Amino acid sequence: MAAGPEVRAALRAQTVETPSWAYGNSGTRFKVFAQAGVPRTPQEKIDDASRVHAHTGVTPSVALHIPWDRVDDYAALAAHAASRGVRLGTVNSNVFQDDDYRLGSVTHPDPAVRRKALGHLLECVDIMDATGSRDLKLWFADGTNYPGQDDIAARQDRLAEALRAVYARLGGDQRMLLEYKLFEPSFYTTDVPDWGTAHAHCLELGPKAQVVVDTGHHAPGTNIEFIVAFLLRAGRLGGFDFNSRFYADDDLMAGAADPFQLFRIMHEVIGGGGLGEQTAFMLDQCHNIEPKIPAVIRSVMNVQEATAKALLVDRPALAAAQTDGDVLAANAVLMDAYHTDVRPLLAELRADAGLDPDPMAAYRRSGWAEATVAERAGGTAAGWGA
Ligand code: PSV
Ligand code: MN
Ligand code: MN
Repeated sequence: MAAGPEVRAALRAQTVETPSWAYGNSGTRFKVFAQAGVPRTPQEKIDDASRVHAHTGVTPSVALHIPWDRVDDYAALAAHAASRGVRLGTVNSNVFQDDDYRLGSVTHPDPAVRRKALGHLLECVDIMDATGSRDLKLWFADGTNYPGQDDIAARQDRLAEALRAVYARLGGDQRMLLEYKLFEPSFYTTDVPDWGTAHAHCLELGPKAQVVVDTGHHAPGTNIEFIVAFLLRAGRLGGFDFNSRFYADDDLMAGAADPFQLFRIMHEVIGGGGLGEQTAFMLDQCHNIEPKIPAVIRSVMNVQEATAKALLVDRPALAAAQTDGDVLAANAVLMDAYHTDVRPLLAELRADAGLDPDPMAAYRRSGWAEATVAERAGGTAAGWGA
């Protein structure tokens, strides 16, 4: 299946944002496994992100997580990123790692806790002003564990009130991306459990409020590509947190568990005109047992491969088969694209861009892993939960 100039141009233009927390130590509920050479500071996380960009050429921005990446001077952090050939991207808020948030953050029954949580979200917008970031990502751990624990509808009112205040604070070019998650850490009710709830709140707010689809945050069997198609049609797909899951919110490498699902998602993205800048393509992953930078590189390549295959779908043939009601032919068009080996095409595009066609091998040869192990020895890792 030949790739025309439009396919090549789309692949050249595609970017994926990597998360600062993917580079630091992380773990499960049971254990954080320390790795040698992990970053000690936000600056060093950015340095690692810049290595991924150096080898893939498509990851020019790194997402921050506040307060994990708290610094005194965010403009200086942005300058540090620029000096490493990347920029600061989405600011992820954190209103879940404080004792005060035991019963929730913006939906907490106590107005004082709600004020504190809102204060943090507004501070994140201040940080975006300093870093030049476009997007604020909101994920809330809020919910309840027991029937009767709190008033479900009242919590929606409190959530809406906080979201309104954040929305009002956004600058002209800034957006808020509201993330949903089926469950965890709350197990009875979750205040933003699904795309419908997120979408409804975004609709109340206005066009700068968009839904973010974290691929790990659904019930087993959920048709994520349907959600993607629906949100794109509604003009409310703000972006993705890509990762893979086998059971729950596993945060494994994108495209590892179900590359076919990632292809189906990218097919809907392309069909809905969502491959442009208005969709933030991000990874949200933690690498607990595998080396982190190669895992991020692998994930980025998986996203590129899924995108390339989706771009190769013969859309006129697909439309014709659909119009004819030819179910098997329509399905075959999709499967032909999915079964195409796009790795030579992507290798060629990398070579054209002056990159090594094999980013994994280039990273291994670069000596970065050995150098950071030596240089960062003895430091305290800046990691998940830090
Ligand atoms: C928790 O589920 C979570 O994985 C969400 O997906 C957020 O995006 C991420 O943490 C970072 O806060
Ligand atoms: Mn996420
Ligand atoms: Mn998650």
